[in-house]
Amino acid sequence: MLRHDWSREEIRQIHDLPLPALLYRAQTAHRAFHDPDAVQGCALLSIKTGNCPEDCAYCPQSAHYKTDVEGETLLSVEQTLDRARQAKVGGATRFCMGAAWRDAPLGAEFDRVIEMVRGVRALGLEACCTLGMLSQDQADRLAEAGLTAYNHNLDTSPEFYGEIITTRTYQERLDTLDRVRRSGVTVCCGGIIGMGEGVEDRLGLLHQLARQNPHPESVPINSLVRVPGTPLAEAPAVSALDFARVIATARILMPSSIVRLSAGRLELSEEGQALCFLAGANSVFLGERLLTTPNPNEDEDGQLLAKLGMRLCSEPLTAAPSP
Ligand code: SAM
Ligand code: DTB
Ligand code: SF4
Repeated sequence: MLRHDWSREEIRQIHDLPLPALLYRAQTAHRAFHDPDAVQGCALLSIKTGNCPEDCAYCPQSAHYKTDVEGETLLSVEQTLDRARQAKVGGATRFCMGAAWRDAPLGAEFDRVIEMVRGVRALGLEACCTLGMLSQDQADRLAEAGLTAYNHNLDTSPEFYGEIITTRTYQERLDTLDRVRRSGVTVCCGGIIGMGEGVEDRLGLLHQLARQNPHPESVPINSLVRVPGTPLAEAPAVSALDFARVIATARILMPSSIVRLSAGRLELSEEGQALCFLAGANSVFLGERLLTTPNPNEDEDGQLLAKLGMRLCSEPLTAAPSP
């Protein structure tokens, strides 16, 4: 039932289906693997903010651009676990720690991250980290500490990637993803729409994700949060219809994965978010901040889910790596 040999042409045909047919297929795929009324709540925390040496054109934390983000050194284990406890009270079952590093450091800082992972797991939450590139040894140490998932996005197609990031290659991203896979930690990998890419680049990203075997267990689909000072500050907004098409295609290609309606929800109406859930998204970030940018607050999300007759998952979702 799960396929890893999708062709670009097949993906295009799915993506370009009339919307009713696309949503029907996405719903069918969704219901074969997931409870369609439940979404997983995840919380994000920036454990190390800003001053990143990479030049990702979308990112407010890059040292190459002048944004309002104030750099901060690595948080303490206690600060982090306080936030994880709050996230759990707010209904999250997964806690994701993000660091503005090109690659994860060695030594005391990495040891501290390992302690954070252990502490988050001890709270009964799934733990996810996104720390940049990893060595095999680092991936193995994170696995041993009980890390549930490692987030490392491919962001866009291989062809468009060079327009967005020049300081590292697509192949380096794929290499880190391989190391994560080998360590036994599940893979969280997705991308961003709204960076000026064409539909062909969205298909190219989805192709790269769907050809992985196993599929990434978690697929975050972000729409660009346009931050003043970054090169993409004035990029045109993404419509909810385009967002939902990409989500539905991801859902059909990778039916057993958790597809996350990630950054960009503040620019969607309630109806736009509902469309994304109908397209097969089954997770959102909770809390009024993503890493450095705003996100709907707890009240808004509570009201939205109540209006839709949907609910947050009460238990962690990710058990084992996907087949
Ligand atoms: N530095 C690490 C890395 O790049 O892998 C981890 C942190 S980085 C901020 C995590 C992901 O956030 C990026 O891969 C990108 O997909 C997403 N992201 C960053 N800025 C964004 C923005 N303005 N809008 C949407 N997504 C964004
Ligand atoms: C992902 O794909 N989206 C999250 C998470 N993985 C780490 C990050 C979104 C960041 C949005 C910009 C910001 O808040 O700085
Ligand atoms: Fe650095 Fe990650 Fe932002 Fe790129 S996306 S500038 S690597 S923090």
